[in-house]
Amino acid sequence: DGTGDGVGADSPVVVVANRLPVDQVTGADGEPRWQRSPGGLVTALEPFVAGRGGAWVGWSGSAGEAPEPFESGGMSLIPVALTDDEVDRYYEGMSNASLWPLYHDVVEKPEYHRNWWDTYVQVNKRFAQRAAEVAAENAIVWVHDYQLQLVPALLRQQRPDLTIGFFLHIPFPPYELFTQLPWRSAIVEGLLGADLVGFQRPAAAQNFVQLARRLHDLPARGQVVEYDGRTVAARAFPISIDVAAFDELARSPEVLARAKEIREELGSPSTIILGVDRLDYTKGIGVRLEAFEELLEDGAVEAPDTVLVQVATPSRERVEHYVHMRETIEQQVGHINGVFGSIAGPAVHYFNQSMPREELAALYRAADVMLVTPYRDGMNLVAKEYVAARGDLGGALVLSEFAGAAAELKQAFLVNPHDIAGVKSQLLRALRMEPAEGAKRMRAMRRHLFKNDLDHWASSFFEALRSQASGQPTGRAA
Ligand code: ADQ
Repeated sequence: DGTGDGVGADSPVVVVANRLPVDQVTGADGEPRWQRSPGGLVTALEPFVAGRGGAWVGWSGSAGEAPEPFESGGMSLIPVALTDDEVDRYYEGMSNASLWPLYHDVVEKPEYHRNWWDTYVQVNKRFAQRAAEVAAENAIVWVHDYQLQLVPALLRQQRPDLTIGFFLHIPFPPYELFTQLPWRSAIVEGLLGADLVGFQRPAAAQNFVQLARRLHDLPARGQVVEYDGRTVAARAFPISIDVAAFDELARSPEVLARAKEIREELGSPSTIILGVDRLDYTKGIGVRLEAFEELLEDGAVEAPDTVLVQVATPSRERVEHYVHMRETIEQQVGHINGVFGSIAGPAVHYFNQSMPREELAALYRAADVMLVTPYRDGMNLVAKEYVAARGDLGGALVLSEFAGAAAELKQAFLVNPHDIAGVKSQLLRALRMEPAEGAKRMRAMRRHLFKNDLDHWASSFFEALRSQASGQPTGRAA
């Protein structure tokens, strides 16, 4: 109830996310310690949370007992415990095998299991409880993503004084798909506990308003739903990256030297095509391989004069769809290299590895064409990182229409990843583009990104949340 005297008590700002902003690592002395996660979310939210005595509620990443709350980077970190079973059912099951595929256009078939759902409810209650304990009177609480969609309503039941915001990082499906979910009403009601529900794209916000209207018969005007004597606003806040920081990193002498070295180590090909993704079936990695293979077959490109570098970070390796997808992709790579590789080198350089930011920046800088071809993606930060890295105005971006980023990066070579012929022809256009034309496109995309960076995203969300809360009939202060 916010009156305890422990770490994080009476926090005026509370972030609630599946993961804490730190990872447990083993130090040189063999002792475990906490290290700030590399993710962008931490960078974005830190200024709003740290320095104001803010708290962050989340899971540590390992099952079992949770560590005691502790201070780190000016924030109070409040670990939530998950048992092995809870990780299986709430995280790998309900979140990543039900909601993730459902929200990504059912690219893979979602599985629905009642015991996964029960655990999802139970874990959401635990997160809400922890947030309710540390939030000060009238605090602002910002809840993140599809793992925690019940938290806004659970929190409001306990703490009607709070201002509650929610942001969904992934797409939000239309009525026709969403209503598959056996627990569809509970999810919509969970989200309606917030004052403001943020999405990556306006269409997702519209999908949500339409669900509230059609499923719950709620009155709605534009982007605002009336519910339970309050109003709930649904709006788009396209997420971004720290553009200036990435730009700076990518023009550092070390990164530039490494970019040159990468090209040499690849055997000095005249063209490098690059893909960088979490190894996920939504990312359309197979599409890229297929398009590249056909271009090799057609003789439109030749290996190893042209190579494809695909970096795919291991992800969700205990979820069945992911195991299968990895095998398919590795087979595809093996097949292409078997046919089109030579003693001089392979056609596809595939890495099932995570890489440091510096190495990614060097790869972006070395790549002549960046291929980003998800079937569906909330935003896709890789596309934005590539543009931010190209301060030299070189390179070209091939981008799926179904990534949130396509709404902003309009000068990319946009493709429909379901249309292999279209992907091939756009890839060829990107490969053959005049440098002056490329520079023009890159400059326009960079101009957009510098104006719409991560800080802009976080500040506009907080600003909208405050103004939405101050307009509520209860007159909650914010
Ligand atoms: P993700 O699905 O994880 O995020 P994305 O937005 O592309 O996808 O972010 C991936 C991040 O991981 C990027 O910052 C990238 O640099 C990094 N990364 C990828 N491969 C890597 C590798 N091999 N080594 C090191 N780092 C790697 C979800 C949604 C997205 C949405 C974000 C943010 O699915 O649509 O953009 O959240 O809201």
